[in-house]
Amino acid sequence: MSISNGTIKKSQREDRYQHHDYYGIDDLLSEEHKLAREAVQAWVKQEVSPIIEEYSHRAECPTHLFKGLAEIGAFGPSIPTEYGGGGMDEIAYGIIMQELERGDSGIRSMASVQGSLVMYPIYKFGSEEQKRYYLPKLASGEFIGCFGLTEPDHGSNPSGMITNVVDDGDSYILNGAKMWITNSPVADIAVVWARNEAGEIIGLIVEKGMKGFTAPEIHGKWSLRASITGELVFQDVRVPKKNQLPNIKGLKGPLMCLSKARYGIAWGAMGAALDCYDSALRYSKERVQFGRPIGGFQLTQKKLAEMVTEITKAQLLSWRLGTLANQGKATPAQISMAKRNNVNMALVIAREARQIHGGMGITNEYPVMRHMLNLETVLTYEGTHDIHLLITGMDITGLNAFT
Ligand code: TGC
Ligand code: FAD
Repeated sequence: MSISNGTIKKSQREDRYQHHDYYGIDDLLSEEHKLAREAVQAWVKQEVSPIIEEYSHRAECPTHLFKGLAEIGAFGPSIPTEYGGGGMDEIAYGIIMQELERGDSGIRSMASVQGSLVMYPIYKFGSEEQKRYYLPKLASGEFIGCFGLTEPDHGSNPSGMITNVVDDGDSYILNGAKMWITNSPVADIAVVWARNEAGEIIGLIVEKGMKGFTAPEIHGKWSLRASITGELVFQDVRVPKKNQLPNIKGLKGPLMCLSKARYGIAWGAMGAALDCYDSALRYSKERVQFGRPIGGFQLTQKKLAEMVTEITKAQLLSWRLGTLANQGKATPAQISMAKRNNVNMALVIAREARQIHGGMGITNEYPVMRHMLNLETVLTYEGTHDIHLLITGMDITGLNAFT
């Protein structure tokens, strides 16, 4: 992959997407929610849809979109405005993620990581000085951030991490490596989780340019191709102690960030599903075989009817989760259920939509194959499909299947 300066020619193909709301869920939303949806949808139609197939095809990251994402308020929508965030509620945050992922999962990733995995831990666990310095810069896109939890040998089980710090007066000496880190090659700062000499997990803000810190890109992805992914490698990196997030110790810190991001993904995946359904529905009315539109065949209708049913169920699940989150009552296990259900639902719909498009479905004339490939990553990151099942299992039985 290479990073682009936005010189890719815009496609002339029109994005004809229309929102689908079979159960009138809009009646449950506020004017602010609907305005946020319209604004982000318009931005995606103008800035993302015309270029995304080409960027994805070339495996290039449209880094020029970081600024636009900041301008539409996609970075930290629910962080208070005094720190540069949007000051909106959790449903607005979810809707923004949905509309971004309707464009592309990788574009939603750019926003999820910046807002939920970088701004959120600094807001929640940082000192007032850290908040005042970093958050406005992250909200405006002046700084790009990334989040380093996963290691080459510790993915689903981050509690085994070996990245570590040794105390050295005013600094820590950081050693180790993180793997599969969204945005790391282009990031100005990394929120990194490491173990101290007492064995506790702490959070550090590591800055680009610190001696011994590199962020090589990972190549060869068939999924999330418009998103840039890399490693974080630390070789005796001296990190000032003032860069430690002072108000957190333990795995709970990164897991709280994951809850925030997983919530956004539960909404985001619906965007990908809606786009696949929208494209398949339109195609089924326009494509004629055996003398009539393929949408007139019972087998096509079965696929479409099941898609809209699953989307509607996911919309209701997400809306309820959003109301619980607004009251501060959404549990991590409830968030896991929604992430797992909605991402899997979107992947199944993408595969069915691909079938409805026939041979055209494998081309970049339609968005479905790109969504389908992206969703394979979304099913795995932020906790795999099976890990979330085990979280639900543990919650309902009280028995831990991990240990
Ligand atoms: P466990 O003992 O269960 O928990 C340790 C402490 O954390 C609390 N906790 C949570 N808090 C908030 N949110 C959650 N989701 C939480 N899960 C657990 C827990 O109550 C406990 O608190 P306390 O007070 O008792 O200390 O920890 P464990 O080691 O047994 O872990 C369990 C497990 C497997 C569920 C966890 O490790 C896990 O979720 N693994 C999956 C790893 C994962 O999701 N990695 C994601 C990496 S980041 C990423 O993928 C970004 S993609 C970005 C993009 O491009 O969009
Ligand atoms: P593993 O943990 O090795 O899992 C392999 C398989 O084993 C899975 O099917 C899993 O479900 C299964 N498995 C594991 N344990 C169990 C168990 N106890 N019971 C049953 N089955 C089990 N991480 C970050 O920290 N920051 C990022 O920004 C980030 N971005 C990412 C971007 C991309 C494109 C990708 C692909 C990943 C990203 N990740 C990131 C990492 C991601 O969170 C991990 O890939 C994920 O948590 C799974 O870890 P793993 O790949 O090591 O798989």
